[in-house]
Amino acid sequence: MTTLSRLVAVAALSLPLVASPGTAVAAEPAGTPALTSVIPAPARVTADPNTSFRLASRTVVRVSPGARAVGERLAAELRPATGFALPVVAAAARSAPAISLMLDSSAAPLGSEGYELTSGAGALTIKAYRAAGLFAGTRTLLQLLPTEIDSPTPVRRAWTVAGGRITDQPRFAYRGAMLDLARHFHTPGEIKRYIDEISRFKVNHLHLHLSDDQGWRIQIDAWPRLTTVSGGPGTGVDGVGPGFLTKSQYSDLIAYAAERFVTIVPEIDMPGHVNAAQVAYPELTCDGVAPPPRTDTAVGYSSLCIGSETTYRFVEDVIRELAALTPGPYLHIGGDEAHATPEADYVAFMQRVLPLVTKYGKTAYGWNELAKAPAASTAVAQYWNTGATNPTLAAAVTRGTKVVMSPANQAYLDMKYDRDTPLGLSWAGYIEVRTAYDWDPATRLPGVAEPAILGVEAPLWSETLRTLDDIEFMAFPRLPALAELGWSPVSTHDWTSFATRLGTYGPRWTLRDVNFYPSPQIRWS
Ligand code: TNX
Repeated sequence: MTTLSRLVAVAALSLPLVASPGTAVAAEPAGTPALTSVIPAPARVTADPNTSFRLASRTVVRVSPGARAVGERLAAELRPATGFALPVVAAAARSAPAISLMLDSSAAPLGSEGYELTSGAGALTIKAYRAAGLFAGTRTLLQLLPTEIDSPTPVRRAWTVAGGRITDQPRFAYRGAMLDLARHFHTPGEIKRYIDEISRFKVNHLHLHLSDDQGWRIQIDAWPRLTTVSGGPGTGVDGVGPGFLTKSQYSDLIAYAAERFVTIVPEIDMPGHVNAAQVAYPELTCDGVAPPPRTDTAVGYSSLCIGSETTYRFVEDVIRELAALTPGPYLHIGGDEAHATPEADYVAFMQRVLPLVTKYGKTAYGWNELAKAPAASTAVAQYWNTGATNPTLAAAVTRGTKVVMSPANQAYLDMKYDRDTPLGLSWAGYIEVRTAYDWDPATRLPGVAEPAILGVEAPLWSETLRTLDDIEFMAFPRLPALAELGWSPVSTHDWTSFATRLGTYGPRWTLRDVNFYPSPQIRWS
């Protein structure tokens, strides 16, 4: 957005502070969001129309021990638009209005990500059992402040938060998004920007698809040609989009994500989707001949050589190095579309590789085909198919497999919104905002009910996507729909309410210069 159009957008949003003559006097200035306006919808909201909190130039951010980092981040986010100093202090003079962030064991029943936000005269308090809950509470607070809080430059207006209480906690532990770095590489800067935006909706996992037929995007010391060759020039769809993450860039991303309570989930896809690895190391094929590099978007043609010990030396090196770099619990080993691997070989491969993930201290995670292997009983399976039933997955669930729901016809952010969407694919259908929102992860598949479901994830494959603008256009506004399915109780599920809340959210993206698809299903304000 140009500076001029940004200024115009800010001016248009600056609502009058005083009601015009003849209108009823509201308890709060115009443009004060209701406590019920938040995405994802909070579990419990009790509005108190008789009070409100006013963020003012004297306001301090008060933090209990352990809450300082979250407090500093919040203050840094509130300073540009307010122009206030907002010092972060351990204890405040009684008279100063304060936003208090309190770690408190009385909030233990809300779990590690739950929080209670209370807004009233002179005090806005967020209490949580863990820092992750405080952070979630601050994401809510950002949406309770007027839209102009997202302005990059100071705006003169009253910063009022409606009075009352929100008590909130997630329905599912895992709320994820996925970026595909293999088809087109996305830079660390782009990934960080995406983390900023998804974490606003309390998404707490970012899955990185780091290898595929077209490219290999993570440094592995034992097999250096993976990145020097298959992360190099000419790799990526149409030969555009080379690049890879060094180990230090990957670790820096993990730290950046962790500061926003997002866990990175790395994926190395196997035994299919391995052409780039085989271009770099022909010994990973059965005939020892390097295949040609591929820059097209076909799938299902490559396979590791299942009977070869070199394969397992390679796989174990990759898993060991990736596990050592990754503090999070999950290591995703792909397993999708292995059409060039006979079924018995596929199962034999997974029976050998799944225990390797455990050997290096991680929980194995893979696409739903993984459920064919008995060893998947301790793994997480990501449902990506479109069918209304999946007996293989349902059977695995009876043996203990946990499930992340990403049905391609509802959760895939790379599907076009409609016929006219300039980006994306359509093999799983068109996905307008309502299609992304109107389903329930716990009733989507028979035999895969709530107790088996770890959560939901919105994958974004990048065959057609190159820039951050492209990513944002496909992710927003559908990502918030998936985030709400993952966080909010079923009792809050309501399309009309969601559409209204989304409509008022749009100007926040505009102010932050985040691209989004202005869906005709939404009345954008
Ligand atoms: C299927 S979904 C794939 C990917 C493609 C995607 C495009 C899945 C597990 N595999 O290889 O990128 O479709 O939508």
